Amino acid sequence: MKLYGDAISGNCYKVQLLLEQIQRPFDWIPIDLASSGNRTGHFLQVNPNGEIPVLELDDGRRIAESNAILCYLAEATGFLPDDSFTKAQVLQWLFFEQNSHQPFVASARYIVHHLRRPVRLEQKLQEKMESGYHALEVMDRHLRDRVFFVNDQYTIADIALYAYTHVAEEGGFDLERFPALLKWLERVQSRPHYVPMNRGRLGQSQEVA
Ligand SMILES: N[C@@H](CCC(=O)N[C@@H](CS)C(=O)NCC(=O)O)C(=O)O
Repeated sequence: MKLYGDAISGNCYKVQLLLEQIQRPFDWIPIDLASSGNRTGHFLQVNPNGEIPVLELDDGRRIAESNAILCYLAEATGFLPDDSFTKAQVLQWLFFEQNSHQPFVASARYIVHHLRRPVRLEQKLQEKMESGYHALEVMDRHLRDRVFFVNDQYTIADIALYAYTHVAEEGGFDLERFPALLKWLERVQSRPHYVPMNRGRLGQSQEVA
């Protein structure tokens, strides 16, 4: 299998983390967002939407969208429960991550960490942080009496939410406000075959997402 990705991307890291944790070998194909590697003719044939991550199977079939890739890889591994209700709860958190978390927590990180917080984006950053804090609060409240997000079992819901949450401080979020969430981050980090994110950094004026 091949994983097209860039180290700066939490969406790519999610897939990398799951692949490591289920011990599936893969080749990492670097796509450099900073130099618009996702906009080349070659990459647009891989994903006409111009986004990473993309997983390419050995027979050439491809899957885009990080959480769809997680669902595919997690099938029959224990990282995605078989029971239909529990599986739907995992999906609920995957959709939450894409709709209520990633657009705010990851975007704030992008503005602060990668673009070095340009003044012209200050208003936008404040809006992202307000909605990001709301998502972190929802997570913290849910985790107050739970070990993991669904059924106290480590699943792809945890992996998807972990990716951008554990680097949220790079976006200016104060995670000390969320003690249950901090303990959950430590639990994820202590799972077998955990690998840390290899954070990258873009140049000052490069905007990619
Ligand atoms: N919903 C997609 C989002 C993917 C995404 O936004 N990828 C970013 C990197 S994190 C990207 O490729 N940005 C390049 C661009 O939009 O030009 C997923 O979860 O995979």
